[in-house]
Amino acid sequence: MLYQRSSALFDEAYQYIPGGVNSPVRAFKSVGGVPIFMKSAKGAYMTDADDNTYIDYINSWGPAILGHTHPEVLEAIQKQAESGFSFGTPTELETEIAKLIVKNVPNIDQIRMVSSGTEACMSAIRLARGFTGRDKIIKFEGCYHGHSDSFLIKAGSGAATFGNPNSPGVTAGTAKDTLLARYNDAEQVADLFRHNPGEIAAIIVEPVAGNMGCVLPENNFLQNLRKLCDENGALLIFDEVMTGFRLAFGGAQEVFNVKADLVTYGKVIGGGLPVGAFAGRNEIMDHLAPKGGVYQAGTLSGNPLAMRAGLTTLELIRKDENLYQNLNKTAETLDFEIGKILNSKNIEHRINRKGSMMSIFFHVNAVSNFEEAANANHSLFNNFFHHLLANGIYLPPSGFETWFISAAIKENEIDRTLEVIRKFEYS
Ligand code: KE4
Repeated sequence: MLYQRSSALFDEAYQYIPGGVNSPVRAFKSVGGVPIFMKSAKGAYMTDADDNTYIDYINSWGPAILGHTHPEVLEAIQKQAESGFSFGTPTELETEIAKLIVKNVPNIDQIRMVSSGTEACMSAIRLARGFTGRDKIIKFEGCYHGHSDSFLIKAGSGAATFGNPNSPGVTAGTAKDTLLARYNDAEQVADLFRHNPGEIAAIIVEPVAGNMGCVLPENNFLQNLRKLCDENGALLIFDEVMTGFRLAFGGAQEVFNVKADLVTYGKVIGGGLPVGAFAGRNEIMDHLAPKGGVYQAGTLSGNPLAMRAGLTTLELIRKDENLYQNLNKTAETLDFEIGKILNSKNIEHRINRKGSMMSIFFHVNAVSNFEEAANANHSLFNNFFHHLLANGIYLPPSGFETWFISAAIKENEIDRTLEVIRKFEYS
């Protein structure tokens, strides 16, 4: 593969955009090399500025679940655009998508649209604090809920259990209200509740983690969090920005049969345009302005183009009764076949997979939390990443990210991917 154009474009971007990118993970810092500048995408493929094509396993970090530029979504956006781009007023379209979601996702009566997953998670935390009158939240190491200050926190030292900022610009005052626990460690969460009686507003969790690589809940982890929240008067927030409408239409609540008090969304709900959302039962959502006192707002919240893209995507998902089964089958095939190839090469690895989310850890042990994910062989991952990239297979550029399978990935794409992995050599 030649990357001259991407390389030149990156040099120029670097002069005008911090780090040359509008979101850090795109800069290839973790895997090294020049970030690839894409210019178009269709179905299972993306084409870069040098006219190289790639089978895409990121799909814009989740949104392109139907494959890129689905013809019916494209037509719907084009038609919607003729009626105007943004009104800053209520529109019927917002009620349409809200009704579709509320009627088909468990345990939610109302939903508020925003423009990103960060906004959804930030707002959900504020609502939980406003509803409970409590300040503290619990999050898990390795889980990412966007870049709001309350989430950019790393574990405090020892029993302190208080968080510390993990980004300049986050204040100690903010950090003290975020408590950290290990993913899959409900006992540690129980301990946090014991050390902070009556002070914890909510637990926020990725029901299937996708930001430390794909890590699954184990040993009734989610059920135990539900029980701890009930026992301590805290809210359970499922951050379904990744899992929402991907694991099932009802998301992780449906798949794991665990009720969340608030659910956040992003990615698939916008079909590739900027949409996030948060949802819950009336008792909680009625606290939101203008009905209640918890303030939250957004100029482009419910934007008609984004709503049309999201609604059309969700309607296409609803219409295809085999979609989830096919997505999951594709992921299962990749899991098993890649596993066979890596075993034949005596390359130690673990593949974690749930639904159409998966990731490969080059690690001899199982990976069930961030520490274990960090102990995987990331330099081996980086070699694997670049071998695939050079052969037209585009993986997430970090061993701490998740593959997102799209419905456009079929037998040809699977066969090509496996053919490339068979050629992978690592000494
Ligand atoms: P956004 O603000 O990026 O739309 O969503 C934040 C967010 C919240 N919750 C979960 C579970 C998420 O995965 C995300 C965003 N995911 C990353 C991928 N690791 C987005 C990619 C990026 O940061 O560019």
